[in-house]
Amino acid sequence: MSASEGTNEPSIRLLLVVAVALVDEDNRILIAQRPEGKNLAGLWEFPGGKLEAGERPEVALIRELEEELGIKTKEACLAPLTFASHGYDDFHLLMPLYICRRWEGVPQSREGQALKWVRAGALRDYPMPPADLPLIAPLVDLLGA
Ligand code: 9L3
Ligand code: MG
Repeated sequence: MSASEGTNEPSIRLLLVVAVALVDEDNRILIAQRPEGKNLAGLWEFPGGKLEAGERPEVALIRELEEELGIKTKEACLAPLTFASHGYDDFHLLMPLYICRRWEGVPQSREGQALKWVRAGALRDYPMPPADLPLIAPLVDLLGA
């Protein structure tokens, strides 16, 4: 019997993260470059972040968009598109991706991250965390290259 059997100890840590493709009128998507000092610094990602304890993904995303980009949106403006799942050595990341086309304000860099609007077909030109890469194909399917 292993030490964790019969307890609620997970055998691997699950990290729940939520991400969004903000899509503008020209069907371009906003990506953000993770700043120095964060893990995966320099890589481009779909904005988002970790769920707090007990937080629903939509609520977490609305909070993250305000914290990181200074924009406001509503649950009715968030449509789930797909789900990323990636195993690292010490944790497993689960990350739903939402599409959002309506928000208030202009996205601004609130945490020192560079921001870029790119067509779905150009996303491959930007180095991304491994969890984000499988999200590109569904975005190309939805929005065109
Ligand atoms: N992560 C990967 N791709 C993304 C996002 C938003 C996050 N599109 C990874 C990077 C970190 C973890 O999830 O390992 C938590 O993200 P954050 O809270 O540091 O933004
Ligand atoms: Mg984040």
